[in-house]
Amino acid sequence: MGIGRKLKGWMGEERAEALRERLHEVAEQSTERHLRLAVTGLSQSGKTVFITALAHHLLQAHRSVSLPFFEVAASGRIVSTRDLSPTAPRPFPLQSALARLAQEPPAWPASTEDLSEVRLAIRYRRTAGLRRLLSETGTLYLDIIDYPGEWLLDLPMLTLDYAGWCAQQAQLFAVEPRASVAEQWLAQVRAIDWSAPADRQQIRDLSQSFADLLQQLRADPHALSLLQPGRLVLPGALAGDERLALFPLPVAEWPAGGWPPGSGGELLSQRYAGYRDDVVKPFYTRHFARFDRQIVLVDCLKTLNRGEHCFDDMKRALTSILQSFNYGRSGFLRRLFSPRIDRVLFASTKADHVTANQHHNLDRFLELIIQDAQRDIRFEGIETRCLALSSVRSTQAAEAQVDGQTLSCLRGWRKSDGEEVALFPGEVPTELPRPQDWNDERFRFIDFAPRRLPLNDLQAKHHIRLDQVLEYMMGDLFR
Ligand SMILES: Nc1nc2c(ncn2[C@@H]2O[C@H](COP(=O)(O)OP(=O)(O)OP(=O)(O)O)[C@@H](O)[C@H]2O)c(=O)[nH]1
Ligand SMILES: [Mg+2]
Repeated sequence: MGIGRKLKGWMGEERAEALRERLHEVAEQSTERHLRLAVTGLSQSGKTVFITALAHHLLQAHRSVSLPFFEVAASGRIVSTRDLSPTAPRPFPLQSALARLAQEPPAWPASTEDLSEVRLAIRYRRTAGLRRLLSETGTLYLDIIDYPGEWLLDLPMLTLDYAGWCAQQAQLFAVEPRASVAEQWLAQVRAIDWSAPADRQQIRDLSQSFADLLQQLRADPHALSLLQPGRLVLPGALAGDERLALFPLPVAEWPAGGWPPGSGGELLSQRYAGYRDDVVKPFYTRHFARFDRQIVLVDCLKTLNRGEHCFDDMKRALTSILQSFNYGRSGFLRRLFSPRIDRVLFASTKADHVTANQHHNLDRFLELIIQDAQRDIRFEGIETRCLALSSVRSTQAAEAQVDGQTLSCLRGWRKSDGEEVALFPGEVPTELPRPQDWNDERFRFIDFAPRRLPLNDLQAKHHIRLDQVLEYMMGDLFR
């Protein structure tokens, strides 16, 4: 009996087909490899800037000296990198992002409003030992998607029904700062009989005021992260869609037998199920279910500026989002049927907002934010690491003399007004600040405008540790 028939007998047609396909892929891997890298991060955490810088440095890696700790590049083994993004259905706007960073004065890319993809093919020379066994060169295909951070917040909704989601939201809205900001809206919702026939206009209006509330909680001074539904904050192509007329019902008594047919409660339950199944689920299955490795970008300095609520909320948001991914050792057989993330890097972005002697502290502070998520992931036997990075380094180190002492300072252009400043940005704590420390305006890390990123002639000074990130995420694949 042929091997194909045998396989079918053992495992059924569908699995045998999957196995055959995978064996074919594995055979091809002697010359080609594929890496799907998940860049995960809340809104404004630095995803787009990171993806832009990473693609830019990789596309120049064969002729620049910008990545000294990325072995395959530093040893001159990268032959060439091609940008295959234009072949993707929705290409990542790399050229326009680079043009903004290279213009005078340079500007950060705009906040992302839709999904897009980067595809790179990296041709490299094999290490000496493998050259004798395999071909002289190999190719690594790298896929990354970019998306608005707000949408990521919907992933945890996949495992909840409407009642479960409402209970969770009721808990969140019972404490500050949500409780005060939403006080009026909550009173309005609670005064309505949700068993009565649905009033569609009323639901539309309440949904609009809920969306306004979410915007308020997202902005300063609160800067909260765990804001759902994400499309209410950033609708993208769904702007004005009736399916988004949706909000939680934080009501005390939930009818035992469910909401009566035709009631407002029933309509909202249906809208929630529709949103979860038609909007969130396809986004997840198409783009988040199959990744090999993950980098989680976190803006730690923002939480230090904004205080304890912001810290707690970001921690909760990241922990629940990361529960949506598949982690596990990707042994050969396991990978045949369900690819899993086998390596995770947590990165504290915008490390150029602090002096170099604070980078270690930034690594440690990041550990505090992601400790719960990291514990869950490590439990699955997955390797993780924390690292502070800057994708586009925008400050320069400087020194100042104060009372006869030399202080490390930063020099750069302030993001808010473009003014050139030299300042001592302060220290990053390595332990959770005490309540009084959060409150006394101890932390005031400022945002910087970008320093011009050249289109050619990239150097190591244009980033902080981007090369270490690349080495950790994919160095082992260039053998
Ligand atoms: N100084 C400095 N600032 C950075 C760096 N990366 C990001 N930023 C700042 O962070 C802001 C947000 O970065 P983005 O890359 O657009 O963030 P995002 O995660 O894509 O945000 P959304 O698209 O809104 O989800 C930028 O406008 C910069 O102000 C960096 O390497 N250095
Ligand atoms: Mg973005």
